[in-house]
Amino acid sequence: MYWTRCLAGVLALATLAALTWAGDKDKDKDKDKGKKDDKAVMITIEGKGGNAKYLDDKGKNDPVTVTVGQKVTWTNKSNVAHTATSDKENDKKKSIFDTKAIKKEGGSASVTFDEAMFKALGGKAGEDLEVTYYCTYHDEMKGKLILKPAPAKKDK
Ligand SMILES: [Cu+2]
Repeated sequence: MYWTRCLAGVLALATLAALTWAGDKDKDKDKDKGKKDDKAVMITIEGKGGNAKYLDDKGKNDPVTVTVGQKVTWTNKSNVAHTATSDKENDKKKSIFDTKAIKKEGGSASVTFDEAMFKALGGKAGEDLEVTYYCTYHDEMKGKLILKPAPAKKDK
């Protein structure tokens, strides 16, 4: 539990750092890419109230690709609380993942899309899975993830 909180703190700092450096970092992007892929996928919630949107690292409400095993962290920069909750239709009315309220103005929450989660959401071996999610406070807020099965491990 302690290290989870530590990790959340580190991730929050990493987000800040990433945002601060975004302007200068373009040239280093390719170099850092491999490293980042092993870590959390960042999604930012921006906008006022129910008009807030889930934004990727390019500031767009586009599907975000996640490799199974990766963690997704939502950071809420909006002026109200939001959630990231698996779509009711997508997972047959059960909320397979639900961040619950993510605090306004800087709160964050993470979900790890491991193998069990992939299967729970209806994922099939070797196939990409499209996952839609929404905000339980604002039904019109929608986001989409593309879960890609993890590549077969050669080592270990
Ligand atoms: Cu919301």
